[in-house]
Amino acid sequence: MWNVNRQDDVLTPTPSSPRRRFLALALLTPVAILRGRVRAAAEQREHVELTIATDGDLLAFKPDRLTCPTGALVHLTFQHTGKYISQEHNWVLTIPGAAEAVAQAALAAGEKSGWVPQGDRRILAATPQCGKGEHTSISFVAPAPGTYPFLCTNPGHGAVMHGVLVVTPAGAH
Ligand SMILES: [Cu+2]
Repeated sequence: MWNVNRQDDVLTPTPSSPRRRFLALALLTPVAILRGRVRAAAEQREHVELTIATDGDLLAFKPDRLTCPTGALVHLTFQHTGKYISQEHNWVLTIPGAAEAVAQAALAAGEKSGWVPQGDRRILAATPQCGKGEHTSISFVAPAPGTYPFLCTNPGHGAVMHGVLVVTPAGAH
């Protein structure tokens, strides 16, 4: 007889004969190995710290080009280094070719959404709004190798306040 242990979704046999016990081991061992591999992959994920800032009070990112390896867990800190102009900024990463469309969608989403359209699959990561002199941070897993645009989605900013995240292949750095 096989009973399903609902707590961890693992089939557990009712031990009644050595043969059945052997069968159970044979079936369970690959599952255990697979779980070990998944855990190891999560632990071994490379952690990368990225920092980016505004160019003071200007509508620009500094730097406007970031690099990280694919699959890395990226912790990005965004700092608003403005001193004089009280306007908020954010940092929004999009899939290639989508920056302009995301800027339009942000306008439609409005201020109440923090100028970030919720559930938009073209957006890979987005910080909250960041005020003058403040900083904010987010974590995300670096996508497949490629060049990904980022922009500030506050109205009118994205056309000039943008840059690229270059994601390199694993082991290429
Ligand atoms: Cu901005």
